[in-house]
Parts: sequence; C-alpha cells; structure tokens
Amino acid sequence: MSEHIYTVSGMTCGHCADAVTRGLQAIDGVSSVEVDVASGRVVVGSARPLTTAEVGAAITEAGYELVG
Ligand SMILES: [Cu+2]
Repeated sequence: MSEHIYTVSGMTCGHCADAVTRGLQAIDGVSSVEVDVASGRVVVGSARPLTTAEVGAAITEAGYELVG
C-alpha cells in the first residue's frame, strides 16, 4: 500500500472531484482517492506503484489536467 500526492488543475466543484475520483478509482490497484477541490490536491492510495502516465491519462480523460 502506497500513497501518492498529485496536483490537478481545472476542478471547480464537487462534480469535478467526483469525476476525478471515478477516473482514478478505475486504475487497477487504486484503493482510495481523496480530492481537495480548493487546492487541487489529490491523494491516491494504491496497492502497487502508479506511473505518472497512467494517472495523467485518467485525469485527462476525466477532463482535467495533472500539473504535479
Ligand atoms: Cu465541477
């Protein structure tokens, strides 16, 4: 179990947070997602290491941007 912290831009409300959460939870091995809309901070817990590419792809697909 490891925890990864990302910054996502473009989220403005709870629906944005839900979309990002759903996208990240669809990644194999992801066990938890916590989103703070105001800061754009996203904490992802996972059973295996995640690549920036797969996390970025999931966030892009949800309509937002991984910035860090
Ligand atoms: Cu929104």
